[in-house]
Amino acid sequence: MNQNSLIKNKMIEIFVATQNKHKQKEIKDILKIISKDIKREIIPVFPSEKEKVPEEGKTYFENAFSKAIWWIENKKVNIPVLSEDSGLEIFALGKYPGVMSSLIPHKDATDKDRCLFILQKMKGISKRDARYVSWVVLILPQENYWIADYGETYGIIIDEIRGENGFGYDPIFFSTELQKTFGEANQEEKNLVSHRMRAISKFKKVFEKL
Ligand code: ITT
Repeated sequence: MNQNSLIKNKMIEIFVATQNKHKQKEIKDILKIISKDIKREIIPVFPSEKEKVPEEGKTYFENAFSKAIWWIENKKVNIPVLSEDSGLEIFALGKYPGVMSSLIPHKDATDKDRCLFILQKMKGISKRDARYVSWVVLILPQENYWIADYGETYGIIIDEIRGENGFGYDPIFFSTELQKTFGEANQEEKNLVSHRMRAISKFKKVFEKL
């Protein structure tokens, strides 16, 4: 085995700074797909305990950045840290709920409560276009380096809850590309077109060089 193949086979551990179990599962699957593409195994490490990480930014980027930095500063994480902040944007509602997506109608609401709340808000509105946006930040603490990028995916808000897969607003988000709701799509289908997959994929070249 020559030097190059040794480097190619090296595993990379990445700390994934999300405490949302659904996002963890999606990101794990996405990193598996990217690992295959770049022929290196990316191993996600998730937070082992629930922590109160402040999320007070006005933008997805600010939130993603502050979530990543929090683990480096407070928990001394010393491997690459990947964090993500995302949201649903409904154009007829002025891109609401956007960065507030995990807080409406209040922070302890269930996913179902949030979907019903949006359906109620959308009653009588015929223009129902929406998109999901994901901003991802990767910080390399040892190199004093960071990079950020985003992904998006478009759809419409239907007028009922449809499907039991996914999380959050997935059962009311009808994907234009999949022609079904993310709640009806399986994980593999959602990953083909998701905002999260699109954002994280933009780091392929950086992952390759880690
Ligand atoms: P972390 O901060 O720990 O990562 P979180 O759930 O609080 O977890 P966000 O602050 O990024 O994450 O909130 C994003 C919210 O937007 C999420 O809780 C959902 O309500 C919604 N959302 C984002 N991406 C989604 C997706 O792929 N499917 C369904 N809902 C999504």
